[in-house]
Amino acid sequence: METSRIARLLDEMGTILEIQGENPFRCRAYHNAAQALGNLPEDLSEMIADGSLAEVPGIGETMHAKIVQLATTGRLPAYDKLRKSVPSGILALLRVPGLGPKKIKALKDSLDVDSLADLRAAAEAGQIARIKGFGAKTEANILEGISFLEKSGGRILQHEALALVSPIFELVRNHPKVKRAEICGSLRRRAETIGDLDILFSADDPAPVLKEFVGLPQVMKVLGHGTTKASVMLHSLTRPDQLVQCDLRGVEDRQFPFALHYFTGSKAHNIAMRKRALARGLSLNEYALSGEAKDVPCETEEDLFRALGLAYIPPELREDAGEFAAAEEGALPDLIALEDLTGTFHCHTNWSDGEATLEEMAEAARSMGLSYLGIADHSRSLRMAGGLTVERVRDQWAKIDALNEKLGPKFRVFKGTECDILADGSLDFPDEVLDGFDYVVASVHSRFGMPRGEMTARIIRAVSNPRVTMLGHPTGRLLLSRDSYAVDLDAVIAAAAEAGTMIEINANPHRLDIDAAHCRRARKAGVGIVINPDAHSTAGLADLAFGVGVARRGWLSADDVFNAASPSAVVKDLDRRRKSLP
Ligand code: DGT
Ligand code: CA
Ligand code: CA
Ligand code: ZN
Repeated sequence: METSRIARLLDEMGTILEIQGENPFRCRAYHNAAQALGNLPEDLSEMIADGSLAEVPGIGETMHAKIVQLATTGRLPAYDKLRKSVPSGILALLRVPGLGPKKIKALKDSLDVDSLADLRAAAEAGQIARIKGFGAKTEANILEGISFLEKSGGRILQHEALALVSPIFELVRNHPKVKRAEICGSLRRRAETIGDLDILFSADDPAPVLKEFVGLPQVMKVLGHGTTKASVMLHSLTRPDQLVQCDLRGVEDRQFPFALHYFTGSKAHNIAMRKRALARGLSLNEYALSGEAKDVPCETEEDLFRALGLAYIPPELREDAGEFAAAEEGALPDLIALEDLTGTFHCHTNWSDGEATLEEMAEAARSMGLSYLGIADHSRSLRMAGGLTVERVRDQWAKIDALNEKLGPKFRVFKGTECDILADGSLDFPDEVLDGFDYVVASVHSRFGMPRGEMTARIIRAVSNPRVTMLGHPTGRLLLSRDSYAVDLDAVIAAAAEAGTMIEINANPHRLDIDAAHCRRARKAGVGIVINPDAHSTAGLADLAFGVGVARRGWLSADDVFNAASPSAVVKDLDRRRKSLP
């Protein structure tokens, strides 16, 4: 188990014990150990191995045993037991601004409050004001805190984060006093979901920029406004009741590369980077890289990495997941870029549930600079989404042939289908129909509740079918709204490798399916990856950029991605697949 997770877990144990009214010394022991873990001078496993962990102040004998158990087995029965001893809703109360373990204990003891719903009911009924040490003011604060939490608690998707941050970022960047500016945080790293928005700029005097920022019309509430930093809440674009935090920081221009690196994160990457600096007798923070005598000047992030003996690590790889070793050995991948894509597959038209016509989709793809577009409307079972009958499929083929006459040879429309994987793993069209397509995307759209074993067997049967070219949205998840169905994705990846079937990165920002971690595993297994927008309109084609983000976070280079090959190589590969069919 990672060190940071062990620290969080111990912290949580201390907090639960506080809520239970345990001896304060015992509670502090957990918090102190958690804090000590956050500041270890060396790698935890090494410190366990050489015994030096036992010497760290703040880690006593009992804590030492617990940490070793967590680090080596990933489990701690004492934690599981403690977690079970409190109602799960009670930990959510900690997120209410102003409520700490002591107050939560008092609320539980006197009013039996153990969830947010209970808390709200008690506050609305005026019961909280009557508890000793609380009062009407605290009660009002708690109510405000709950409603704040409900509005701002959620994370948002990348496309929404971009839509919110872009106009503000443009204003900052174009401000006459601003020298350099960059979007930082999880959005720069292209994380799947975004907690809050971070913008950094450099200027001799940040104050006027911050002042304009807090006065913007989209700012709903100012959380803080100082001389170098301001934080505000913005209305989300999709959920009027949801608020999104945006942090703006100003630094001097010579500090910019350090601040840019720091506020890009991730936190785990930053901690590893700081450790690396320490190991070289330097200290790194958000403002400078300093030696004993003087600072090491850096103009850019590249300079900072170089000063620590590293090649430039792109933001998408900054998760402390092997990027330091690779950067040291010169083994970082040359990450794929949007411009590398030559075309794409898995797009819908108004023949099924898309908005645009065949011609409009092809024209949009062409004007994006792509050389081919794969049309994959739904298959016959998916009636809800206008799935095509065999007859309609043949009509569409004729239309595509005619369109290719018109657009060729510079542009090519491929005949495809997003063919349903039926409950038993067979496909929704008979072989003789499937043989008429240039390629087949196979996807699950039904019976999401199947047990894991059955679902895995179902999908493995589909990817092992020689008529399937690629697997569509392999887990079926919808970010922030629907979990993946139960499936053993590693077994699916192994089967796809065996059969030579490709796996899609579905680039729709609601899906991002498969995710970056499985991209890495798929590549390692030798599975071809294809980046598909699952576009249902011409605008949907632009989602390809989010898929490229996943591929980059998954360490993929252009060579790993099928639709980054030359158009002639793509045609050749599809032909080869069809000619080898039984
Ligand atoms: P988010 O907002 O939850 O999607 O994720 P981030 O990564 O944008 O996190 P955020 O906004 O809290 O902070 C931005 C960056 O600042 C983060 O990626 C790394 C850096 N940072 C924040 N807090 C700490 C910290 O306690 N230690 C270190 N080393 N870096 C931090
Ligand atoms: Ca953030
Ligand atoms: Ca932030
Ligand atoms: Zn689909």
